[in-house]
Amino acid sequence: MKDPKVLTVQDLSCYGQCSLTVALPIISACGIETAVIPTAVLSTHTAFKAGWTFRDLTDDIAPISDHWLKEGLKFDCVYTGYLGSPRQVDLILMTIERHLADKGVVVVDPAMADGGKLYAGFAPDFPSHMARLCGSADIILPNITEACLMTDTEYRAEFDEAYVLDLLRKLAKLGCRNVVLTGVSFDPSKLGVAVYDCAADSARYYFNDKLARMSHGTGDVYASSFVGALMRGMSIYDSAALAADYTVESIKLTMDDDSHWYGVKFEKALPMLAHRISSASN
Ligand code: PXL
Repeated sequence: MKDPKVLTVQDLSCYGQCSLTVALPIISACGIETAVIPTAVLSTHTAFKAGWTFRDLTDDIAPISDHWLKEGLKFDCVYTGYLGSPRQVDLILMTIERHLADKGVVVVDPAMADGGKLYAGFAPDFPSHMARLCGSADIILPNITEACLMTDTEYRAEFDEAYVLDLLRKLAKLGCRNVVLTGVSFDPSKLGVAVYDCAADSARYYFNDKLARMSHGTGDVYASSFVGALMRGMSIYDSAALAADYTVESIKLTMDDDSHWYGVKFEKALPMLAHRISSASN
């Protein structure tokens, strides 16, 4: 594929290193042109103390797409993240129908929950809407909490391989083709991902040493670098592994700064990402 183009659909949190402020620089650093449809504008992400602003942009999606339809715009990948409302699911499905190129790839990061809990602002039925969007995806990138919420599975902080395989099989029933499940750990010293091909019912794992610090925004760093690597022609497994290494590097580069609780310093690790991508795609 020559010079693929990505459309990413997620919120613009003006401060806080997540969503679009992470996706655009990371996918650009991978050498890939990226267009956006913002789902909402917030003053900060929702892990900040109460007081953040939230402008829902649901009603802007159809007019943007109507204009693009006249321009004949098509994308090789539609990558969705945090949504502003349940109604956006149908609007995104329409956008995919209209603007995904032949052989294009749909990547859905169901960014809505972590640590066993939905993010502030989402109603309890939101996971069922997100599950419908996941059903239309080629690749979904949930964490364990999101996977549990979309499959009515009890959330566990500690688990074994049987629990993960059960989750992966339930996620496959949503209709997606591949799952990259993040936050997988079978050994207290390791943390990684499960890469699952739904049709083949086959799971492969990739682990890094577990770091002492958990950080906000790492799901977006992970998904964005995954998309960048995939669009540069790397396999799903290799993209999942590189995204894990890049996310770990970003966390390491943040660990000496306790005041930086709201995100990770992913910018400092961009040279490593660009280097690894160009060596892999040569
Ligand atoms: O990083 C995920 C994310 C994205 N967008 C908004 C969020 C969060 C996580 O809290 O609040 C607005």
